[in-house]
Amino acid sequence: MTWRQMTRKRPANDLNHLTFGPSRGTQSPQMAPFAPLPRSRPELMLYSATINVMVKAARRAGRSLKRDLGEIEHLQVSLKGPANFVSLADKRAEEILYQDLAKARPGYGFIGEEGGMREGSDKSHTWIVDPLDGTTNFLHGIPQFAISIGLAREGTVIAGVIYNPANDELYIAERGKGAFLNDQRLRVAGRRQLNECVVACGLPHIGRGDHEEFRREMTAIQDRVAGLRRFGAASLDLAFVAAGRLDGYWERNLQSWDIAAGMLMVREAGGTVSDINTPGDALVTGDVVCGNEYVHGELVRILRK
Ligand code: 2AM
Ligand code: CA
Repeated sequence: MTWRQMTRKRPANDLNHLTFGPSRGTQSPQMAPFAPLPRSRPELMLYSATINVMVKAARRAGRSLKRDLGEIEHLQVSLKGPANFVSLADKRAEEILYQDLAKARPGYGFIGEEGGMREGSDKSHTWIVDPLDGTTNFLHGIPQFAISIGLAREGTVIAGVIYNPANDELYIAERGKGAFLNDQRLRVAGRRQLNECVVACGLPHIGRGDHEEFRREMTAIQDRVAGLRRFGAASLDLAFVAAGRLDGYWERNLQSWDIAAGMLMVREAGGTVSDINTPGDALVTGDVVCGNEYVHGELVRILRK
């Protein structure tokens, strides 16, 4: 699969073009009186112009999703296939994302869950967008869903934003610059005993994937970990691993828009991500496993048996 600005020169210390933190009401960390100044302030990140574009788009689409969530009973829902609900909410959110991203970066390609591929004149940049990850949760009023936006350059994901409008959690990652949740730098959990780990998985959907294989894998992992979870939104599962809430996660048969931003999030938080069967790229195969280096290795060892 191929994935296919000019800024005015500013003096080095002119930071007006950068935003400290993505959200409204960014707070500075509360310091105890007379506490020594920290040597570094890792929670403070200079977000690039591209991240700001992505965050703005995600927040605007998020407001649309939140409005639709409030009216979920009245929402017209069409059933496209087993376990594959397509709602007006997805489509509205994707259109907002497309409009905002295309306006800010004309020419970039756009792959969206709803509209498929929209080619652009710039063949090296592609947005990879899920306007509503966790559709089933959304339709049931379960507040575990997100907008996921990845940006690939020459086939490598270089920026990712995952936003859950239900609880206003905003995850941001930029290649080489780290991962953040509402301005706090993220780090994967450090546990090295599998029997202390909480691991999430994704169940294959009706008519999709190998249900027997999943049950075998689930049993094998269930026997080794402190807890298994199934939340139903792949982008947030990856974000939770990045945030150290989950120690690991695996799921098969995902699409690039489910995982593009989240895979970068985990890597930028110091974690390891790969395909389940090979050390290859899960963005291409859709079979993803991740955790800290140790947990990832253990999960891979169990899943590849
Ligand atoms: P979605 O809500 O955007 O479709 C949960 O296991 C993950 O699987 C979610 O990220 C979900 O994304 C995705 N998913 C849901 N239904 C699916 C289907 N029928 N086929 C493949 N993936 C699906
Ligand atoms: Ca999805």
